[in-house]
Amino acid sequence: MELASIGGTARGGVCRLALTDLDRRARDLVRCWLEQAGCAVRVDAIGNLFARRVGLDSSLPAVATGSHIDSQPTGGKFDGAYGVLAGLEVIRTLNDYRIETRAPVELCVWTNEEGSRFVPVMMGSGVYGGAFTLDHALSASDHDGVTVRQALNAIGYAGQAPAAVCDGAEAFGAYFEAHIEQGPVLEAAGAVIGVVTAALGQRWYDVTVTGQEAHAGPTPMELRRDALQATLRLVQAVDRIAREEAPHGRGTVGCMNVFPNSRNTIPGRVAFSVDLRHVDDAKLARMDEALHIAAGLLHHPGSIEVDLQEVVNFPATSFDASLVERVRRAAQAQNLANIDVVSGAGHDAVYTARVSPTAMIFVPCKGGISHNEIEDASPGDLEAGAQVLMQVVLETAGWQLRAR
Ligand code: HGY
Ligand code: MN
Ligand code: MN
Repeated sequence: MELASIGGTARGGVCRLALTDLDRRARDLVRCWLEQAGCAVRVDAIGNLFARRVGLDSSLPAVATGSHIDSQPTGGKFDGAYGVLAGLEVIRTLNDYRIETRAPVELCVWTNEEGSRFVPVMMGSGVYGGAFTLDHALSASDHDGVTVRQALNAIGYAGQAPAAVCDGAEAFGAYFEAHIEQGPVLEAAGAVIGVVTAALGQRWYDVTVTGQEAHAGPTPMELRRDALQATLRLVQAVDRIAREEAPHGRGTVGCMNVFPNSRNTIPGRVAFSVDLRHVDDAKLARMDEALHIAAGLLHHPGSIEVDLQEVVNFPATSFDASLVERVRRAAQAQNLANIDVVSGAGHDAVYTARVSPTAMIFVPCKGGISHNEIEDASPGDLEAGAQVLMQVVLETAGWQLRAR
């Protein structure tokens, strides 16, 4: 709740966009809590924050957990923040019970998971897992032309540690991420724990449709090169393409800028986003092809021109079967109703899974609503998720009580 007050909105949500001064304040607060818990904190070259709790055997790779604290513009208190604070609670509890783990335990706060202000999405974990280069990420810019490099420096989180495992960052022995489900499946099933077996693959695009500005009065309908009318056909194609690949197909147009956005000028240019997802890579490829066909049908050089640029592309992820089973057994051992689920949302765990054995723990959120200021979750469910996280961290890291 204290973290949620940084960027808190009147409707009880959070607006804390990546690498803003609000993100800096949130990072500083979490870093302070982690240092108070005795962790050594380091920051890497893309601003990822790692807090290490030493283990008995420092030669062992860390057992890691974490998530993100950047939010959507109309985000909620729990998306990302829950996973970071559940990890902090695990570390505090280890301290309270004088537990020494064999392997080090590490908490991760990943930079720009949301991909709202800067694309690509899951940026810090993407660099860590080698999905794209550090320079590609640092060069990304927001609508005002501010680059990630500039924003990181402005908030004082341009670290020195290598950011990619392939550049020397340490791969974890295991990574567990606790997160709200952000969908309706757990609540509908009456389950408290989601054993996350996989996550949808995603492809994001920037689309620009170009026609010609002209006067809304004197220009006859048949002579118009109306970029917005053409855009609307492509927007409807996105929805059709996703529904044709049900039940796991997803298609969303979330951003749109109409130029010049004047009520009595025919739009000459429209820039908008497309987000396609599927759990089956072959079907996602089919959706990509259908989108290109729909764009091609609208493209008539000299009249309406359509430019389609892919800006994010990652396949469906299957999480580590043995760690997934460990999550399932921990939920069963704690008599927590649990079901297997596929994550419709992308998470930093998708990219850590490229370089370290990875699994996720879901808890329900009210009405399955997220990326919305009304996002909510019950303390009981949040605690249950943290208890499962504690158990899988202990089992994976190994532990003993510190001698008095
Ligand atoms: O888009 C996603 O799935 C995540 O919320 N960044
Ligand atoms: Mn999230
Ligand atoms: Mn999110």
